[in-house]
Amino acid sequence: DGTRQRFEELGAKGFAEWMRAEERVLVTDTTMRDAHQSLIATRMRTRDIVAVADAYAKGLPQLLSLECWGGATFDVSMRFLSEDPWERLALVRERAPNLLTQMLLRGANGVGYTNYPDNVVKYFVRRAAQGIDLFRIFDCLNWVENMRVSIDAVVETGKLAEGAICYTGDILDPDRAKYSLNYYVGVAKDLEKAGCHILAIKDMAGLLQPAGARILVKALREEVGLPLHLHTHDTSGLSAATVLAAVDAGIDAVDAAIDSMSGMTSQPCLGSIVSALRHSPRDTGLDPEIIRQLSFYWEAVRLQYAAFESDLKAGTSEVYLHEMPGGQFTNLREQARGLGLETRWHEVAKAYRAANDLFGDIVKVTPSSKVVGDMALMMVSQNLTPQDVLDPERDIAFPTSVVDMLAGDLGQPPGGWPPALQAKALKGEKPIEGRPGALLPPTDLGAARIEAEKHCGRHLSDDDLASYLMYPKVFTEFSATVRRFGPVSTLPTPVFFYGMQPGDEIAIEIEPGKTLVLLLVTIGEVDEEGHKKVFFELNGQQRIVRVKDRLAAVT
Ligand code: PYR
Repeated sequence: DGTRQRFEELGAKGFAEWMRAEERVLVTDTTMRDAHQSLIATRMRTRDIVAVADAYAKGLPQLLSLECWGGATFDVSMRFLSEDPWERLALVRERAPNLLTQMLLRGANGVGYTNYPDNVVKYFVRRAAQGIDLFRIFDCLNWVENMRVSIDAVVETGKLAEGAICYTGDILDPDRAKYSLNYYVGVAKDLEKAGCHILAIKDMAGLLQPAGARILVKALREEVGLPLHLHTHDTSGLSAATVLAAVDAGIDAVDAAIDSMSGMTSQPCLGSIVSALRHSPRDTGLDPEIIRQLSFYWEAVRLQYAAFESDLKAGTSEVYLHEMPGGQFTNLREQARGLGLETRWHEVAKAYRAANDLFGDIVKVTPSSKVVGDMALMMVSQNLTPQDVLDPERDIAFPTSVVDMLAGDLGQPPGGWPPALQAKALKGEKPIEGRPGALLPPTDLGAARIEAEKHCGRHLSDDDLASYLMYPKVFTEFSATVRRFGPVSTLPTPVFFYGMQPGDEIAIEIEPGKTLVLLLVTIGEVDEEGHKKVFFELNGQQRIVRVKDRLAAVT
C-alpha cells in the first residue's frame, strides 16, 4: 500500500483533508526532479531514474510523493539527453504504481519560458495527467489570475492541484514590506478560492529562515483551510532548521532530497530530517535504513555526472543578497563564465539584486529569474549602474527578455512595472496589462499536428504533439536525432556523456530481449580527410566504420 491507493480511494478533496489531519510529517522526495536540476544542470537520465523507482515503491511507500517531472526536466531531456520526457514519466509510473507522482508546472508558462495560449496549457495538463497525480502550480510573479487556467485544468482531471506561493524577501524585514505576512496570506486565500487542494510555500531560493517560517506557517494554517507543503533550498546551509521550525509550527508536508543529492542549491537532506523527527509525535514513518541504501545508489550515479557539477563548495549567506533560485544559481554562473565574467561573480550577484530593485522588487523564479539574470549580466558586462540604466540621456540596448517582460508578456507583478524603466525599455510601444493568455489566439491543434508531422516526417502521438506545442524547434530536432541515432537513452550514462575507450565492452538492451554487445577494439589515426577508422566487435563479429573525427572537425 502507498499514498496513491489512498488518493484513489479518497479523491482529491478527501486526500487533502487526510493530509491536513495526519499527524506524521508527510515527505516528498525531490531527487528525481529538483535535486538534479539544482545540482547537475538537470542532466539526470531516464535509465538512472527508472532503475531506482521500484526500490522507492517497495521501500518508502509512506512517501507523500515522488517529484519526478516538469520544471526544466522537460526541455533538457529532449535538448541535451535525446530522451522523451513522456517515456520517463510512463516508466516511473509503471515502476512506482503505489506512489503519487508529482510535477512542477509553471502555470501559464507550462513547462516553458513564455506564456502559451490557454488551450495549449489545457491540452498539456490533460496529457500530463495520464501520469502525474500531484501538480505543483506556480506563477513567476505570484499572479493568481495567471494560474487559473492551469488550476482549473488540473481540477477537471480529478488530480491534485497544489497552488504555490513563491516566497521572496523576508517577512520579518520592514524594508521589504511589499512581501509581508499579509501579502502571502492574501495570495494563499486567492489560491484557496481558485480551487487548489493543497497550498505550497515555494521557497525557490532558500530565503525562508526559521523565525519567518514559524510565523508564516502558523498564519497560513490558521487563515487557510488547505494542507501546507513546504519547498525550500539549502543554498544558505540553513534549510533544515527552517524545515524543523515549520514542522513545529504545524506544516503538513515538506520536500527533501535523498542525502547524497541534497544540500547547497538542492533541497535539505531527507535522511537527516527523517532522523531528527524520529520518536517524536510527528515521526515521518520512513525507514532510515532504506533511505541510506537509496542514498548509496544516488551517490554512485552522481559520480557519472561529475562534468555537470558546479564549483560551489559551501553554503553561502550571499543568497540573502541576490535571492537567486537554486535551480538558476549554477546556470547563471555558467552564463557569466561564458561571457568572461567568471572572476566578477560577486559583482553579478550584486547586479542581480540591483536588477531586481530596478524591476520594482519582483518574485524571481523561472522565467522571471532568467530575465533578472539577463539584466544583471548586461549591467556587469557593460559596467552599468542602476542610475545609468535609468538615465534618460543614455541609450541602453535592453535584452529582449527584459523588453518582453516589461511589455507584460509574463503577466503583472503586484503594483505593476516601474513606469520610468518600462517607458525607456519599450521605446514608445504600449505594454499589455491583461493576462497574456487571454490575448493569445487559441492554437489550432489539428493544424499544429499536421505541421509537426510534416516537420518530423512521421505520425505523432498526443504526447508528441504536447511536446511540439511547448517546444516546436527542440522537439523537431530531438525527433531528427532519434531517427538518426536510434534510442540513445539505452546507452550507459558514462558512454552517453564521455564515449568509449579502446578495450571497453558494453551490453545494451536496445529493445526487450534484444541485446547488443559492443567491444571497442581500437581507433586508427586521423586521415587526410579528417576521418578515423573505428575497429569494433558487435555481438562477436568484427566490424570497421569510418567516422569523422569530432576534434578534427572543429579545428
Ligand atoms: C522551474 O521552474 O524549473 C523551477 O525549478 C522553479
